[in-house]
Amino acid sequence: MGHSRPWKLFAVAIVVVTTRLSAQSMAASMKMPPMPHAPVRVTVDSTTHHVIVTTGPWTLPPMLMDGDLPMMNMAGMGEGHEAHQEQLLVKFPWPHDAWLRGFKLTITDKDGNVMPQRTMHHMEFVNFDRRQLVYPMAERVLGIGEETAAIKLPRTVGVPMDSGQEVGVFLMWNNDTGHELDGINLRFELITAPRNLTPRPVAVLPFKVDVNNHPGLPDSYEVPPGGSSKSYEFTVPVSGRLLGVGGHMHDNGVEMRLEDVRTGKVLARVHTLHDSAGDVIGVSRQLLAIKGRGPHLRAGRLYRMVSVYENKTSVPIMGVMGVLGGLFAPDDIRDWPKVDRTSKEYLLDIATGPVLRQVDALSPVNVFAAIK
Ligand SMILES: [Cu+2]
Repeated sequence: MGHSRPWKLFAVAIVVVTTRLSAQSMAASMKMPPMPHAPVRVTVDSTTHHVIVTTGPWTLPPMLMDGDLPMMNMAGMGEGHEAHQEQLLVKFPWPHDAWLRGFKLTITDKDGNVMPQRTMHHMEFVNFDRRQLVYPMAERVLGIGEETAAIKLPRTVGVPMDSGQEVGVFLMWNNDTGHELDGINLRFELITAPRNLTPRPVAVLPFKVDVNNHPGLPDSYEVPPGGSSKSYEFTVPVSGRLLGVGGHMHDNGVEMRLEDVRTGKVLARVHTLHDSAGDVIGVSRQLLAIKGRGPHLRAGRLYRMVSVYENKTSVPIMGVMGVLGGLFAPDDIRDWPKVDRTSKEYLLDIATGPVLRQVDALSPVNVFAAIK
C-alpha cells in the first residue's frame, strides 16, 4: 500500500477543471433546464494535507424539487426517490497516500455568508479506482445528504486512499428559495491523516449491500399485500470483519438482517426507527466491534441479506428500498480485487449520471461515524 512513502507536500492547485459531460444535451432531451456550471479547483492544504475541492461562483435558478420539473417520477421509479439533475462536478487524481477520516462542507453566498446545507441536495465522493466489496461497481466513499453533518471517523480507523487513484465528486444542487441565487461558492474539505500515523489505524472500506441492486437502474421494488421479505445472497471476494452496520429503508420497513446461509446464524440486524405518526425516519445502527471484533466474513462463503417490509394494505406498496451499509475491515487489503473499469456493471453504474441516478444519503462511512 506504500504507507512508508515520504509524505509529500502540495501547496498549489493540482487540478482546474470544468466538467460539462453530456449533461446539457441530456437535459435538453429530457426537457429539463440546462445545468448551471462554475469553475472547480482542487487544492491540498500545505499544513493539514487535507484535500479541498472548491467551486464557484454558481448561479442557481430556482428549482422545484417536489412537484414540477426538474423532478421526474419515471415509470418504475417509485415514490420517495427521484432522479434530480446530478452532475459529475470534478474528477481528479488523489494527490497523496493518506487515511481519509471525514469531511467538512461549507456553502457560502456572494457576501460570504454561510448558506443552509440543503442548498446542496446530494453529494457523493467516489473512488473510480476501487471496486465495492460486494459489487464490481466504483466505490462510494462518502454520500452526503441535505442533513448530513460534517463527519470524522474515530482515530482507530481510516479509509486508505492512494496517490494517483482517480476520484470524483458528484453534486446535485437544491435551490428551493423560489428565486435565483448567485455567487454561491462551495467548499468540500476531505479530512485526511498521514499514512504513517501512529498508532496505525485499521484500514476500513465501505460495506454496502442493496437487496435489489441493478447497476444503472433504480433499486427500488414493490411489496405485495401481506408481510414480505426480500432476500439477496452474495459472497465477498476478500475476508474481513464487519465493524458496524446501519442502513436505509422506506415507510413500512421493519428490519434488515445479514445471515450466514449455511448455518442460518444472524450476523447483524438493524430495525427501522419511527416518528410519532409511525413514519420511518431512519434505521438503527449496530456497532459490532465494541465487544469482540465484529463478525468475520469469509471470502467465497455465502451470505444472505434480508429486507423485511410489512404491508397491511390490500394494494402493493411501490418504490421501497433495502440497503445495508457499514464499514468493513479486510484481513489483508492486498487481497481486495482490482476494479474492472470495463465491466458492464461498472460502466452502467457510473454512466447513468443525471438521468437515473437515485438520491440516497446513505453512506457506510457516515453510518460508522454516527455510531462510534
Ligand atoms: Cu430510498
